[in-house]
Amino acid sequence: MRSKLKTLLLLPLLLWAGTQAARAQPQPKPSPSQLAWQDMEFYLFMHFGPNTFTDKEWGQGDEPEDIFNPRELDCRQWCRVARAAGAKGIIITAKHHDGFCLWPSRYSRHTVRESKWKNGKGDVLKELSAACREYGLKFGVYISPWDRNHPDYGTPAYNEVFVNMMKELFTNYGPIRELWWDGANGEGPNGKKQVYDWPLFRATVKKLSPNTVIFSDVGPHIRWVGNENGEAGETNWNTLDTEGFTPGLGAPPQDTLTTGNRNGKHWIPAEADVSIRPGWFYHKEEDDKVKTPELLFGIYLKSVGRGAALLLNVPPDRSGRIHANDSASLVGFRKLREQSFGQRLAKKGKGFFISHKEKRPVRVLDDGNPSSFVTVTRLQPQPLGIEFGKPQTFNCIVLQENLAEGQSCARFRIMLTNKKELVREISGTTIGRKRIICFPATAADAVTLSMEEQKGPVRISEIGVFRVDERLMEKKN
Ligand code: FUL
Repeated sequence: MRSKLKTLLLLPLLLWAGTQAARAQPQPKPSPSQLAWQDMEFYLFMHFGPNTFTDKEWGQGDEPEDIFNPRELDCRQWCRVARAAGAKGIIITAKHHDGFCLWPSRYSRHTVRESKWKNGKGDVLKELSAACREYGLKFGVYISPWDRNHPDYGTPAYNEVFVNMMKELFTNYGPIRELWWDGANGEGPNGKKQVYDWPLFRATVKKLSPNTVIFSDVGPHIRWVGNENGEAGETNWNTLDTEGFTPGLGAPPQDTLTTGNRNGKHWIPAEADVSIRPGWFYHKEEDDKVKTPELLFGIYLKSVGRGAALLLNVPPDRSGRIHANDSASLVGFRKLREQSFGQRLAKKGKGFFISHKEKRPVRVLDDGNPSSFVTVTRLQPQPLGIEFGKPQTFNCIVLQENLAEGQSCARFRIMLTNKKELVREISGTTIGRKRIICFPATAADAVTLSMEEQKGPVRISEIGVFRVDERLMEKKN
């Protein structure tokens, strides 16, 4: 009885202490370079190398170097295509699992230098990094640790080889925005598997290029989304627990990578990778299997629209150019995005924020500018939204959270009302970098957003209202 009373008396204190402890726990948040990377939203992947010429997806590593001979290589054309698609950068497979280096590495004898292409004087990375600079695109590099050609693969010496190759990349072709580590770990030419020295690899990049963001299944800066369809989870946390995990087979379950961990200790947002064709490398017989603009738009809704970045693979062909079918599809994809999100209906309305005392006007949160935001704390229900003078018909809402201090919204609710009458209710879980919600067209004169569950203060930086072509939404499901 006595101890019960004591507990009762102590209860407020315990609750207060609990809240303090929760507050004291630092929320993971992005580094400035992660934030800048998240704002890129969409960029291209280019798989290019001996496989382009042998029609394979995974080379053995014993392909003769002369096979690589892109007679009309034109990295400036790649960049023009990327620009026309509205992509913000290009990541190139500098070395795939076959070990062939698209640059004349001093640490390999299986490179462009050993090929007849440009009499052994060619360097794809040099051309592409220069073209990216010229066209204002970010440059990224995929480098596969798995190497089916290198004689040292499977021995500790190979870890040094890999480090030295990365040093060449950063020294000769930087700045490198993103470095892409494939987790695959198969056998090398000696039939041995490599024990990768991930901590050494990470330390090397940190020292040489601290602003480069590193992708792998488990980061440290960007995580794989857990599938190769370009699909993030409807619930998508930017946070992940990585203790005890490694890239490749030692990675967390794929569905964990798709959703992240709500209370994950590290800020490791998802990147959704997918190819515009069935394969990653160019195959002539896939020329008529290029994804249509409508399909790409559906992928965009499931990647960028669920808070991830979209890395879309567009493989150059044997001549060294992007095929016309791929570029036509990319231009169509851009048009669909512009048509869908070009006209901002929210601008026609007035923003509001209901504090616990009154309804206050706020700037309409509809300019895609993440630095202007309204903070919703958990102490009082504080819905915010937009009121239109007269009803508008729309079928799409875009929400954004300003992530500089972390990600907080765990469950939200949107109410669409007309003359104060509820006409549609929508609920969802995470918002994050961007959340695109589509629904059947509805006429409403107000949109109200409220938080149902939150980890901390939620900083809403965008409530965008749009009318998307209905036919595109059908493709979504
Ligand atoms: C995988 C690789 O094995 C594929 O060939 C491709 O490069 C894809 C993006 O990653 O792990």
